[in-house]
Amino acid sequence: MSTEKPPVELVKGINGLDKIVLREIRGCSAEVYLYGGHVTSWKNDHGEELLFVSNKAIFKPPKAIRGGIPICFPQFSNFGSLEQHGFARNRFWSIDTDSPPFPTNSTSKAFVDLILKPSDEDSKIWPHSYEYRLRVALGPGGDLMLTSRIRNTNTDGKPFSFTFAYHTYFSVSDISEVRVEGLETLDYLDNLKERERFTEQGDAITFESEVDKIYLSTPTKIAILDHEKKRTFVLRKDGLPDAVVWNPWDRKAKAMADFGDDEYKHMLCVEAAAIEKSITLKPGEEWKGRLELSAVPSSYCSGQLDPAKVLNG
Ligand code: TA6
Repeated sequence: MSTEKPPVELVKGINGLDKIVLREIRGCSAEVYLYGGHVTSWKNDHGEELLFVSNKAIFKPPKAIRGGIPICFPQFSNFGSLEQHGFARNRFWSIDTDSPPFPTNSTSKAFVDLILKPSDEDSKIWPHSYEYRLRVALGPGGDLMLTSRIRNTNTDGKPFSFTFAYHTYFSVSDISEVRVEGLETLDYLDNLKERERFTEQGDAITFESEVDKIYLSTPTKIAILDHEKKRTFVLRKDGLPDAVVWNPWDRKAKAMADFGDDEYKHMLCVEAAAIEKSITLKPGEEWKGRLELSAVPSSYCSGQLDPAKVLNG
């Protein structure tokens, strides 16, 4: 009897919440909870966890899971009248069995299609009809790919607008030894200074204190270098012009009940987003936003990996 685990498996996760486990042939894996459509794990072929989830994450509705990749829709942060980061991360999604298969160029079977539609309650707070399809997939090399397709299904002829982010929490060995490449010289809104607009300095971003910046009109690729682990995360995005960089540091960490006081040292959020210009869809129109994450060895200190090459390669 084969002990081979299937590429896609529905199991019970923490607190009995349903989750999908994706497994790729070489041993890479990912997990996504139906609660929130929330990716909570992405492991490489050595079984190393690449995403950060707080040890104090609550895994109990209505609180969003602290860590992994929360979906911020139909609103990022408080850029609108809804609750912080919208409500998609606080809802139960379904497995989408009837939508046409996504065009997929990979032979990998390690993917799942989820769908979220508004409840009557949701329509009271956000009076629009939509279908939000989310594909979570593991690529043959262990890359993690999230594709969101959001369609306006209003029958009243009304368009709607939204802001969006894949609020990704990366696991890092030591935040003081992390650099972010690809956002140099860009304009950003500083969330710690009433969202005043500034221009980033000319070299890699490093971290010595709380950071909460919304970078505008950012490149397709952003690199996050973990010096100690000799690992570079490469974030590729499409349909998502902005990028948020967030570390709460010590004071904010202590203020979050579902976050360990010292956990800020081992995480960094770099979030592919559409914030400055909201996305507007007419009835029948569909928006697509893609995020692709890979983790590559980077013996950067020996100069073998030039982040510029990674970004421009
Ligand atoms: O993406 C950065 C941010 O907007 C921060 O301002 C902070 O609020 C973070 O998101 C976490 O938000 P949450 O609602 O998940 O606690």
